[in-house]
Amino acid sequence: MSACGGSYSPETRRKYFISGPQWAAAYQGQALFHAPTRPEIGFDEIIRKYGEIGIGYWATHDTDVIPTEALGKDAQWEIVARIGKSLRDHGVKCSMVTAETFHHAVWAAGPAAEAPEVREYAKFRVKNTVDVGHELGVGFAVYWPGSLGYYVQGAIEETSTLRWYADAINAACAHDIETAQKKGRPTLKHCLEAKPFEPQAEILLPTSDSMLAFIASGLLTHPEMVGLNPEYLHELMWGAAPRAVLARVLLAGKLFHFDINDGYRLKHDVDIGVGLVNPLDWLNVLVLLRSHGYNGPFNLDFKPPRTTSQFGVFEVSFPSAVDRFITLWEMAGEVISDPIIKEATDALRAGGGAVDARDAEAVTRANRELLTLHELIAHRLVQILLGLHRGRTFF
Ligand code: 3MF
Ligand code: MG
Ligand code: MG
Repeated sequence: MSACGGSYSPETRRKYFISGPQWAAAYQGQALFHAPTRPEIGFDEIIRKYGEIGIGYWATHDTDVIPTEALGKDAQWEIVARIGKSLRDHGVKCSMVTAETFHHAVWAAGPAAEAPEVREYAKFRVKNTVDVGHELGVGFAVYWPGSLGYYVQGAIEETSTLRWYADAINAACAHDIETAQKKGRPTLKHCLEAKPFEPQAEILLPTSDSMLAFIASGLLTHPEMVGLNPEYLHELMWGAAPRAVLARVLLAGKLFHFDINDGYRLKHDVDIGVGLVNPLDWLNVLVLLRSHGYNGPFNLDFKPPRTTSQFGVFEVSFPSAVDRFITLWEMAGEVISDPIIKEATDALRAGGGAVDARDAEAVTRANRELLTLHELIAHRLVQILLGLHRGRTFF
């Protein structure tokens, strides 16, 4: 890593609103058909390592750190107090908490199952997560419904399931309002996260767009408190253009939180480190976000590969992911102020001159030469990405 160069200092890294999830560092490399390749590791070590690297924020699922049977009990608050101490000791803040509503057998039919007792339990889990979040000083709660889906057709009634799912989000928001008032804290930003497939066969809210429609459906009692946590790869998985998805979320005023990673279209959720597969697309994504004033949180929801050792997780995986992100973010700033891109964009927006607006041929002629600038801009973006705009050439 030191031979590679191009690293930022922990102080510089801390200036960005980048969070490291508990689950990403704790991931042992297991998968369907694949055994773990790394040992178990707890929150104290992860928070300490994040502090050393300069990852300023930590995020967690409730059950990443609290055993299911301890949730809501005294044992939970003892663990939360120990987490608070770790965070203080290592100079890291907790930015986000999320309720795990997918792993345990209780979620076999999802958090919005037909059985009322499952739905009551789901409400308990999201409300308890709000409590844990306020205790740890977070600003965000995320909900990836995981199994909000089904394997066979016709057995569940989709509209009822969606209503029941809204009931859980409503319970979280109502509880948040009450708790925030008691604690004299602002309410949390509640963020929905979509994923198109995996693990279920069909998913009720498979994309960020479907979640925007859900927020606007009238089912939520506090739609203003609810926004999105899009994940870059989750949108690529269904074949979308992540930047176009983010544009739609921005227009709706719902970009609250963003899971950053990389991977491939129409494949599984491989959660590769940001920028390792699609660096040009990532540059373009960050140009959009920077130019619309979105400054984070950027949540490193990736999985260090199974081939990376435990040592490598903290020496290579996390620092290199953070540094690629920072480089791409700074490059995005360069794109925004690049005089050539600006001149080309201004020319495109100015159009080809006043012609008769009813004359298709005249309008086409006025724009024909201008439209070459699209390709020129794309060339310039690649130049910036590869450093060619600074005079770098290959022979
Ligand atoms: C699954 C995910 C989840 C969510 C997490 C946050 C394990 O593909 O992306 O990470 O991000 O549950 O709510
Ligand atoms: Mg995610
Ligand atoms: Mg993912």
